Amino acid sequence: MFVDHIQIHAQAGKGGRGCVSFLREKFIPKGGPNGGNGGKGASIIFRVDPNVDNLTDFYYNPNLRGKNGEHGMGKNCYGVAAEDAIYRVPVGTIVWRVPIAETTAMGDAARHDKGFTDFSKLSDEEAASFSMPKKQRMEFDPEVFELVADLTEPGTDFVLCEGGKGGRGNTTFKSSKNRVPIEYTDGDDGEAGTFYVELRKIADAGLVGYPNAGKSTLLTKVSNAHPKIAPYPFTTLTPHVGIVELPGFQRVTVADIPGLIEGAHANVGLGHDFLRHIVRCKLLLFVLDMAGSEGREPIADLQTLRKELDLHDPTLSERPWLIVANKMDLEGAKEHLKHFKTRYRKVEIIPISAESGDGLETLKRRLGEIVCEGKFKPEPARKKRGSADSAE
Ligand SMILES: Nc1nc2c(ncn2[C@@H]2O[C@H](COP(=O)(O)OP(=O)(O)OP(=O)(O)O)[C@@H](O)[C@H]2O)c(=O)[nH]1
Ligand SMILES: [Mg+2]
Repeated sequence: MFVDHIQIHAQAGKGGRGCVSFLREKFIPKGGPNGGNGGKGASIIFRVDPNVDNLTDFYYNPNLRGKNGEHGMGKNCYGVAAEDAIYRVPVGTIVWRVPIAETTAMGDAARHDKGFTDFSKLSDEEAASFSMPKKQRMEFDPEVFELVADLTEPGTDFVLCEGGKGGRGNTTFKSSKNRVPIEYTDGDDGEAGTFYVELRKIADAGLVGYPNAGKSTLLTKVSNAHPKIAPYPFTTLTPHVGIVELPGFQRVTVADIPGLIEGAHANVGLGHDFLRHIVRCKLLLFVLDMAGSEGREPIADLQTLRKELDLHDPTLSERPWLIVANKMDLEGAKEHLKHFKTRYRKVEIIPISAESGDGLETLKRRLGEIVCEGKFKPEPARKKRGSADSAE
């Protein structure tokens, strides 16, 4: 299972209560106050771990809870602080806070779902026609949700909800005026909230193409990744990131995402969901079936792909991009490429055959030059007159 976005609820632990206690010992009839403070509640912490690939753990456990701190005790013993609850998240995790009003609606719906409807108050007819209301989940909206963290550095800890402070024991209330304090304070509540957690994989370059264009074959040949390859569309169902090793100890990460088709932005095919993973790529590689097998038309394919990207996120059409003309070993590819070049004169085109390996060294060299050395020519295409495709 691959989960790359999920709504969760987090509740940090409550601080322990302060203690009211007095020293009682033989021959010390009026020993002073000795109530200790409560311990701190557990915080909910996200630890960025490069060994974690996705957010599946939260799918099985969307309610994160921190333990409460222990109460203070006599003899000035402090309550033990609860151990922080640490959840490992992948590099590239983004955390959004879901607005409060939404949280309440979700809570009500959730209670309803768990069977809190009082059936004894319903008539037989009503009970028979009763259907559980759907959980009211607000669609993700970056205008409404508040961005709280973008976790891109492996090893960093992010405190999602801080545990509550422990309460004060009566010792802390002792003063010259009040020698026998019976005051104490309760521990603070831990922070809580509903969050939308999203994974946007981080890669230097992203492979974008129609199903069967050969993206996974290409990634397998140039990197350490092994996505499934098969001659049917939508073989790849989850994103994969591979590391391409280059001379001089340089490395470029490349993301393979599931194939896109026309209407992907409106959820046709596998939808636009996976486009979230190329939003962070500095360079976009459009992988085209230059042989036009299975009735594909490379020029139309590129136009559709660029349009879908633009509809998903208009900033994507301003990214540096180039064409990887694949399947050059097949018949008709050379003629298609000739025609393609006359149409896209300003765009860099790298002809390859992912199957036979031709052109892969050139592609790797260019990846190194562009990503590691910043050598990119021509300039990235800029959007003109509302078109996603201005580099023709
Ligand atoms: N002849 C030839 N076939 C290729 C080449 N590259 C890929 N193929 C074949 O094309 C088919 C699809 O390849 P994949 O790598 O799975 O394509 P994909 O773009 O990852 O497809 P999806 O995961 O469905 O989006 C496989 O049968 C590959 O063997 C190539 O350069 N030449
Ligand atoms: Mg694939």
